[in-house]
Amino acid sequence: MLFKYSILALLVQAIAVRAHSDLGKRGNIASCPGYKIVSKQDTASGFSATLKLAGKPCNAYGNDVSDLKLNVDFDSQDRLHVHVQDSAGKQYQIPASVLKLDASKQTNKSKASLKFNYFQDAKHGFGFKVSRGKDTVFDTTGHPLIFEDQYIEVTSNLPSNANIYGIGETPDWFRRDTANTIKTLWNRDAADPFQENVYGSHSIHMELRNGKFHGAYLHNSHGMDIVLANNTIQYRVLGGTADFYFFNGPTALDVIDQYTELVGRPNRIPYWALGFQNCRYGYKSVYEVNDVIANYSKAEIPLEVAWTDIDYMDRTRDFTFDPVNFPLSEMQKQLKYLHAHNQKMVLMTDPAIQRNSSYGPYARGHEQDVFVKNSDGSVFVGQVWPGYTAFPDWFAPNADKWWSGELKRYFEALPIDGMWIDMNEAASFCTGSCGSGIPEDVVPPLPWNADPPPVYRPLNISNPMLVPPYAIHNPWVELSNKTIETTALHANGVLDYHVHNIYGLMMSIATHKFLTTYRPNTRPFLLSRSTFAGSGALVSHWTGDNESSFKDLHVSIASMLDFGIFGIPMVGADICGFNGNTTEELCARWIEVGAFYPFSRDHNVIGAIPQELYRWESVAEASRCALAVRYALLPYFYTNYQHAVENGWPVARPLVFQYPEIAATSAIDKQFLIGDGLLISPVLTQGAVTVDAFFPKGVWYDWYTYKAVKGENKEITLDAPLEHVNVHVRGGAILPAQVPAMTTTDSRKNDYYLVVAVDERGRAEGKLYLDDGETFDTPHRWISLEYKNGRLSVSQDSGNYRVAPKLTKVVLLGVDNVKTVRVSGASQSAAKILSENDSTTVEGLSIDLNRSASISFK
Ligand SMILES: *[C@@H]1O[C@H](CO)[C@@H](O)[C@H](O)[C@H]1NC(C)=O
Ligand SMILES: *[C@@H]1O[C@H](CO)[C@@H](O)[C@H](O)[C@H]1NC(C)=O
Ligand SMILES: *[C@@H]1O[C@H](CO)[C@@H](O)[C@H](O)[C@H]1NC(C)=O
Ligand SMILES: *[C@@H]1O[C@H](CO)[C@@H](O)[C@H](O)[C@H]1NC(C)=O
Ligand SMILES: *[C@@H]1O[C@H](CO)[C@@H](O)[C@H](O)[C@H]1NC(C)=O
Ligand SMILES: *[C@@H]1O[C@H](CO)[C@@H](O)[C@H](O)[C@H]1NC(C)=O
Ligand SMILES: *[C@@H]1O[C@H](CO)[C@@H](O)[C@H](O)[C@H]1NC(C)=O
Ligand SMILES: *[C@@H]1O[C@H](CO)[C@@H](O)[C@H](O)[C@H]1NC(C)=O
Ligand SMILES: *[C@@H]1O[C@H](CO)[C@@H](O)[C@H](O)[C@H]1NC(C)=O
Ligand SMILES: CC(=O)N[C@H]1CO[C@H](CO)[C@@H](O)[C@@H]1O
Repeated sequence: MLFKYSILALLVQAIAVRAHSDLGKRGNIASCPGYKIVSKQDTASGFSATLKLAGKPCNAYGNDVSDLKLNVDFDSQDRLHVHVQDSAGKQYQIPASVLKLDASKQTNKSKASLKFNYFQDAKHGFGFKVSRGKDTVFDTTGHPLIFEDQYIEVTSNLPSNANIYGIGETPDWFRRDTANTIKTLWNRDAADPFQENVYGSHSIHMELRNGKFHGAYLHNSHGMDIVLANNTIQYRVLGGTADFYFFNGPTALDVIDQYTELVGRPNRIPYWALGFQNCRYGYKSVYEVNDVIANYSKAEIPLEVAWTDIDYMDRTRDFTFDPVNFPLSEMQKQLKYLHAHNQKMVLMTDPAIQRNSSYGPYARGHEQDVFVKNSDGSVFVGQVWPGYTAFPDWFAPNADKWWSGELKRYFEALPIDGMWIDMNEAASFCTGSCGSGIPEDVVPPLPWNADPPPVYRPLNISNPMLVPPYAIHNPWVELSNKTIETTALHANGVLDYHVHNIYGLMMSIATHKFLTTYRPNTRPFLLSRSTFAGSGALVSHWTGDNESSFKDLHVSIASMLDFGIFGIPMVGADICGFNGNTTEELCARWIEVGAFYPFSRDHNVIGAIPQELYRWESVAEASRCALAVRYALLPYFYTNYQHAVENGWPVARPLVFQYPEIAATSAIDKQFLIGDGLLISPVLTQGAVTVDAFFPKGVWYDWYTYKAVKGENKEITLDAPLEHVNVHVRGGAILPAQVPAMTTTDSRKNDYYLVVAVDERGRAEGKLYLDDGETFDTPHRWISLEYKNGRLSVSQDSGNYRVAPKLTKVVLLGVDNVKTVRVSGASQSAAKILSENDSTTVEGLSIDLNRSASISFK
């Protein structure tokens, strides 16, 4: 008996360490017959057709579906929808209750920018092309469509060395390597391993070709590989349908506009979310966090939000407070203190609920039947921080009600300002329902962060819902490794296999729903680790558990830029790095980048040395300098965020988005822009005190000295001492600013000023967006700013938000020799005019921003 058991154990282990390629089978793709069109009908917005398998099934990685339906819809002038689905309608598709896509507007195809052509080829059967003018932007020529129950393959030809951006979530360089890239979409709690799949899934990419961008999105929740190799982009998908949307662009911002119109515009954030935030995992007590808050203040480094990780919980259980180290009464005091100082509190919540019949959230959830189940109907039990845990099934009819109820109790105890939802891939420390068979109230002994027990079930390799025939390149071998098992059941009878990638999105929906119900007219702040297409409408994101290394600092820029494409512009990485010990130099360099992340937060792992920004004098100084730029430019950040809300345009942008005509920008991810007017050129190399920064043609101005730099489409070496980050204003841009204070609330009360950076023709323009920064039904105000012929016009575009602070200062970069200033005709005797470094600063103005104004400089 004993002998037999150990053989079995060895076998199980052997299976567990098999490579992904061994776990699947080798499908005979070459024999796949493709499909033929058997009938076609025009519809109001395009056409529909039926397809039939064109020969003997190849059953490469599943069972070929013989009858398909094709729908081609010209949704709008710039969006084309091509959907191939099974005629029987059995394949799982993302329900509209989870992600409701923008409805087709049914453009007459003669008006559409993208043309659709299908063809029938003798060898590969049905194929199609999407084209724009002379460019064929998607072209399946030479590749059969493979449509099986557990495998869909669609391949499009690419030009050699194509410029591809997007597809993730993955820590990688911004421009994808088209020679040999396999991007796997399978949400995974992994500490940002380079080029592998991590927390979220985004099957959107864009391509730059001949100076124009276009994009494609596959609407499908299944695990997949998107492969860039051999001059093709190939989708290998574990189920669902081939539901593609194509976006015409032609600019990068247009593609993101068209994509976010489809999946949802970025959510409106509270203004305070733009402030600098501090967190760490491993704070020992509420008192220590109190000290952190006080120490930031002493160091005169602005701190907007104090965060606490799971440490505050009673044995890491949701909705509880550690009675000794984080007693509720002390947390309440801390929150009061923060509010009295115009600061905020955000705390973490996980989806995993301790399985313990005396723990209210579990008991009530069990009673209301809200947990994910095993196929035998028992609760699926994984292991997370608090031991054996159940996972909310967001499809369960009572799930929202139960989750809201738990959150309401929690908020009534401690009315925090925002929420942080983590571990929602969903992460588990074991594989399979490892708590099954263990009596209900057995909770593993503390410490909870000890290694989880090596309890896992033998993997049934003949169950294709556990081990699909095609093995996507998930580095953890089996799909169910350390997450809810793919064979676990949701309330609607759907296996987790189909919906794994939308678990985090569904948790975001339920949590966002609570927040907007609990405080109906307050914009919530919600940070989620796991995201999917459409998550941007609900959440902000940080890029996860990266390492304190210069490489990760660099990669963090690319990841931030990726999330701009994904429609989640409120994004940032853990400043100073999460895993491992940071260094003084790295932390200084990181805040110099992080001060410009749209979401700017320092976060650290338990056990690592402290890395709050005040811990080293050089870091404190670098922080004060860089954050002073951010806080001065809060009106500019907020205006850009509003562009995201209205049009999806990312706040942080790569150079290639603004300068697609300059080939050299295609791969730059060491620098980035905020909006289209501010260029950040940080140091990303240990020991460096200069930086080689690319400057597009035109004039640029140093933020600090106002000195002009002539851009010539090449790199220029800039000085970059440790405490200094290079920031340049584009000639041609007007940036709205406010005198910075220690909180965003106080900054908002200060005088406005404008940085007018003129281009070579002596012109500049910009925008300013204003509202109350807090409520949904706030009035707003859009203002246009334009400078030409020595005249600055402030024009009211729309809205009637009443702005109290006055515009008191104008900085003209690249303009000197100003002697007199008139505001709407009236001379300004009180104005002080200062000329220096080819620039002019005019102070002592008092311009009411509720009205249009014209300021002339002579
Ligand atoms: C589409 O536009 C063409 C050309 O303007 C016109 O002939 C055709 O009737 C229109 N079709 C529909 C369905 O509106
Ligand atoms: C590229 O093509 C070669 C030759 O056909 C093939 O062996 C290889 O697997 C392909 N690469 C990928 C990633 O599909
Ligand atoms: C706060 O600053 C004081 C005085 O410098 C120092 O003793 C203490 O360790 C600091 N505490 C934290 C949590 O930063
Ligand atoms: C189960 O929950 C109850 C109520 O919160 C708590 O008193 C008890 O200590 C928990 N059991 C364990 C082992 O954590
Ligand atoms: C393994 O999976 C197959 C297919 O679902 C099933 O028929 C079989 O009973 C399973 N074996 C075990 C031991 O559960
Ligand atoms: C899960 O993945 C880890 C990392 O690759 C591996 O060590 C472990 O054996 C896997 N576990 C199972 C049950 O597959
Ligand atoms: C970080 O530094 C601490 C204190 O010196 C040390 O105990 C710990 O092992 C270090 N961690 C790493 C990952 O090097
Ligand atoms: C002009 O440049 C000098 C030297 O770079 C600098 O010290 C000074 O602060 C600059 N003036 C302004 C107004 O920025
Ligand atoms: C602009 O709004 C502020 C704040 O409500 C107010 O004090 C000021 O009088 C307003 N000016 C105009 C012209 O409406
Ligand atoms: C992008 C990158 O280098 N990520 C690293 C994040 O940290 C983990 C370790 O925690 C590394 O394995 C990754 O390579």
